[in-house]
Amino acid sequence: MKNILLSFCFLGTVSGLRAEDGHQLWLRPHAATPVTVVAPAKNSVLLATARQELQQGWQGRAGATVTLALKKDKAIRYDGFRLSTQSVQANTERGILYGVYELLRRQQTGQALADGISNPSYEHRLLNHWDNPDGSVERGYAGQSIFWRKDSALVVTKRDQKLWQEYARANASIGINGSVLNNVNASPLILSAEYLGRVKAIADALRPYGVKTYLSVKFSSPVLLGGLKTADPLDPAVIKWWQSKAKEIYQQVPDFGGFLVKASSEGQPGPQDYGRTHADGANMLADVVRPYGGLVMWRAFVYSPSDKDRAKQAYNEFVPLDGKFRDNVIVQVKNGPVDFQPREPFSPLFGALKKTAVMPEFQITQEYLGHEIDLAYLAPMWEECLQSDTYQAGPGSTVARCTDGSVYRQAHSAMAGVSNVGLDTNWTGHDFAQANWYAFGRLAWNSSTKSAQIAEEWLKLTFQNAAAQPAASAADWNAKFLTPVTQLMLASREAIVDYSMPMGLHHIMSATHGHYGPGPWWGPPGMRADWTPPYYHQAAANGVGFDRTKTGSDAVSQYHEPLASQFNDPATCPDQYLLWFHHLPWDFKMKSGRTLWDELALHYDRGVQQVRQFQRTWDQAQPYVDAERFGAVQNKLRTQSGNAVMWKDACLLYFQQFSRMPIPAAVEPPMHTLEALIIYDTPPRPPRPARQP
Ligand code: BDP
Repeated sequence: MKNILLSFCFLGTVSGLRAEDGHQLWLRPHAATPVTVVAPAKNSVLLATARQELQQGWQGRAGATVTLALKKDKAIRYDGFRLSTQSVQANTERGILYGVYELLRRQQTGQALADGISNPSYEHRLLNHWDNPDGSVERGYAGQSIFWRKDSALVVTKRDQKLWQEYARANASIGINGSVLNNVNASPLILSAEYLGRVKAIADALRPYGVKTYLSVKFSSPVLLGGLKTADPLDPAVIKWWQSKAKEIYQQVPDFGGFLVKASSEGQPGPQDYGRTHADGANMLADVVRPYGGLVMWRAFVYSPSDKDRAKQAYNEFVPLDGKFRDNVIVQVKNGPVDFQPREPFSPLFGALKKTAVMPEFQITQEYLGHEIDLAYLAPMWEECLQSDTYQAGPGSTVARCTDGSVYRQAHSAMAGVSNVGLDTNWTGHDFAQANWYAFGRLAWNSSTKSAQIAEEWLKLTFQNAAAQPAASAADWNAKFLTPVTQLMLASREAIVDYSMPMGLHHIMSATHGHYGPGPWWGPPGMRADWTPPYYHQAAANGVGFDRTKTGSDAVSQYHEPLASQFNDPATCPDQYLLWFHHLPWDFKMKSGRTLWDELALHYDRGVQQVRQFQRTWDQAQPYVDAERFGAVQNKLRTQSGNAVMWKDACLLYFQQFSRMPIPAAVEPPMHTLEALIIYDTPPRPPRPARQP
């Protein structure tokens, strides 16, 4: 096997000379050296894209020849590829394109290029956009939707097309091969003939980059749009309505990927409204799209106010249905059993559904991790979930292996990420939030990639040669920028956990400002309990935490042994999940020897100190970053730092009312009062940047 280390090219790029507004993402242009591309004589858009990318991005030997070969090879799976310095071979045209991006990435990041095969872990790697037809984005922090807008909604402009093309290219470069264009809280409008016209235009822009188009659908569309009396999935008229709607869609978008459905969840209509099961609903739609090769992604995010422990409900609802779904249905499961919190144990549905295809859903947009304000690199959180051992088919049955077809033989495999993209010039609001889009794609391609590797790769692609004064040498740049900023990224999610919801605390944010700041007290009169923090933290004079042990809600029993016993016993339960599974006295003795109260306070303080350290690290990185992005990130870190103090003060002062214990001397004393924080209720956020012109 031939290993060629491509030189880490510092000089001679054009990127240092242009303004860096972040719009180019990890695909900043570089002066290319000439290359000859030999490709199959086929009139193919994907191959034309691959050739163009090579010609405009080649950093290898000038005058080299690269061969693109479409050749069946059993060792290559899905859209995988075989790579060498001079050739890309794949079973599919998409595979060729992905191989080309990998080749260019390795050239740009100076990674060793070993001949070999790269296969995707998952067949379908999808972004879910929570975009509404009026242009707003649910839980979006980067401006309005790139797909929809309120005014002249359906007119497709040249600017729309350019943006969709740029978006598709970014996705293709990291192996994302599908996009769900609209919110899971779906408007029936999306299926109207008018909107389907725009869906077609979007699909046409995404196709040259191998990105398939999917839609979220509202289960009651036959009633709301079709004027039928019912949306009962077993009713022949309903089935007929969906069949003719599918026909209409596939006429416009022949390679349409399928439907994503949030049903019988958070007030959304669903099969249960008609006494039917999730399987009845999903199967009806699956049969409708089957003739076209379509898929149905059916979400397992279900809970109702009636049950005692929200964390148990999805499992209780879906496990009895295992084996009842069609093979073109994939059940989409959030990483944790509650809801995208800064830290949750993995959802017990992973591995427990053995005869059903299950796909992990991660949230790229930072609903609970600081919106567009906080710097949170999320790959470590996803890695933590993917590498968790479920034990469902013996040791080593990780979440990744239970969902990618290695443990169970599902017909399809997939991973979804809720997108953080909007109309902001830099796409994601925070410059570092681009790393999460990038990391999602890289992990969906290879679920065992290490977060650190992804961070380094992204930093090189995004910031190398960005400063007005280039670094003295690669070694200088590595030591002064790459290493410290990689460390910052790797520590960033844990810092947020520490200053907001450490030790298994969850869902204690205020909802007044869309889940950004602290709100352990939060709960307007009449609000259902499971939407308020006191339900989750259960703080009282006798202790804190949600009792999910065998004598509590018994959520622990949804985990396979040895986890059930391990989680059930506070002596063996990992500290990071302690208050998720246990209600413990404030003076409970921790493994560290400290009381629970002291330990909690130290976590909150550590989080605050960490963000201050991030500020210092970033300030020192100034010479290596262009002024625009340096200033933007510096400002956000400043705001984050103040807000972290608010989190710490709010939670410690609030919990202290119950613990009646002093804040340990090692902890920075509060600078706010609890009363002021409760009245204030809205931590500051910097003004929104100007919209893309
Ligand atoms: C919650 C969000 C809500 C989503 C819901 C979902 O707060 O906006 O609609 O998840 O995933 O986290 O359906």
